[in-house]
Amino acid sequence: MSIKEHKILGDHRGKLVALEAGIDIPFEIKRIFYIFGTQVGVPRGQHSHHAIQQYLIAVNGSCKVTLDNGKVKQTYELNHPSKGLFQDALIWGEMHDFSEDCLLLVLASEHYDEADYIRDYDEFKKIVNA
Ligand code: T46
Repeated sequence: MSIKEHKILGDHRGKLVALEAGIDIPFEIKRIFYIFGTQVGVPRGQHSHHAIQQYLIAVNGSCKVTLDNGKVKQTYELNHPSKGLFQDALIWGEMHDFSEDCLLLVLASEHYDEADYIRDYDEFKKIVNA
């Protein structure tokens, strides 16, 4: 997993980034949600998914995302609307260090399903290291 830089289109009127499911985003998009009004020092996420894949873009402001496959943790910074980060299933994710103006857009491969969440880190480690 790594930050992907999407092409910035546009002209004298301003800029535009276009993302196509199955081309720029490695899954068909079934849901979008966005996070805003976050508080300094308050992380979000801190869970993994059995099957849901996600694609994250800070369309305004910035935040950091730490992804953890159960063996290696890596932290990425999303700080421009042209940057995206893929979070695969069975990857523990924590979103943190939000700027006050952060608007984090998340594209998801499935509809919301609480049963898809793994919210206990020990359970996550057992599943990925089985
Ligand atoms: C993730 C990070 C970036 C829904 O009803 N539908 C939804 O699609 C989502 C995502 C959440 N909810 C409800 C469930 C909770 O009652 O909204 C409430 C807050 O959700 P949660 O505590 O999961 O929020 P975060 O910010 O910790 O995590 C969310 C996503 O759940 C997660 O997949 O990667 O945003």
